[in-house]
Amino acid sequence: FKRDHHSVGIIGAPFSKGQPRGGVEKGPNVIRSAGLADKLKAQGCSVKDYGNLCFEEVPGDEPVGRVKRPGAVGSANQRLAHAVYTAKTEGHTPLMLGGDHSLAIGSIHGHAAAIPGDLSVVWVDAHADINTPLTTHTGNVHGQSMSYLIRELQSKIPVIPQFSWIKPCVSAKDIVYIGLRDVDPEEHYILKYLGIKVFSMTEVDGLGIARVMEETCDYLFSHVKKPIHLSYDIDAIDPSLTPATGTPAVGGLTYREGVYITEHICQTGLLSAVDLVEVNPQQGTTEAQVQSTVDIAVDVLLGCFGRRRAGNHPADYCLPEP
Ligand code: 5AB
Ligand code: MN
Ligand code: MN
Ligand code: MN
Repeated sequence: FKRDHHSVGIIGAPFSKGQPRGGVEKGPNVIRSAGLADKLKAQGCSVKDYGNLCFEEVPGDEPVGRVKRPGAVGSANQRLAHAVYTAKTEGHTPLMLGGDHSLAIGSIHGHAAAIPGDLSVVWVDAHADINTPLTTHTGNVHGQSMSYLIRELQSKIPVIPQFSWIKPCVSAKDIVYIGLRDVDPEEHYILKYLGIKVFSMTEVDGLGIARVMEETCDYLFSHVKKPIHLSYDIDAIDPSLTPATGTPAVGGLTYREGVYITEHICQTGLLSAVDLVEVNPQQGTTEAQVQSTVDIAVDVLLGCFGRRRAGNHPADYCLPEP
């Protein structure tokens, strides 16, 4: 099997204004505190931690149409895009720790800008996050991120001055969703209208996660093999396991399915950037709930960067001679 040794560039993005709940800005530090960097190093990765980004307060920041906090969301994502671009250009695999899922706008944007051709996106989530500013019921940008990035959807996106720097950089055919189970009717229409590949929880149940991942890769690699951007929302996993998140949805991935996805994507050798978002320690009701959520987030990330449940050993390991 293939195992590539990544140099991981950790970027903390303590941002919560793509949604209304406080606490998700604590995600980067609680995930770091669970020993992420040391565990990555122990499995052979090099790690550069770029620290946490600082985001500016945007006074006023009235909604534009239904879209809430456009100023804060726009400026945070512009900073993040620059940070991801820099990490990628410096030879690292960016690992963005959120924060809420509006951050995928900047992360994917910066990643796309740093590579010569197009990228593909694997979006692991209970939700599709593809509402347009005109279809959103909540106004929360973490439920709209993909709509700003998909080229084929741009004629349906009204002008939002704070988002004018965003250049759509992903083609609908280069996206795969895994884990969906809480999709708004308008989002469901958009997914069909654009012909986007979706493995909802129904397909995970029907095909099993191994077939889902095989078909994901067959689909994405059918033309050219593009670098993969993995955007992993922790609420994809069942809330009995990862309850400390803002918009939990019953009937999610098991621990084993959640980790299998990352093991499989890792062994393609094409993983080029990762987001881990929506861990919110303030949404857990007990310390154990928070710990379980954070520990699973770390295991998901270790799977992205080479951990295999069969075990690992350094490539240059030699048995001691008696
Ligand atoms: B998450 C909802 N579709 O648009 C909306 O957690 C939920 O990043 C979005 O996936 C969930 O607000 C956003 C109702
Ligand atoms: Mn999401
Ligand atoms: Mn490019
Ligand atoms: Mn979600």
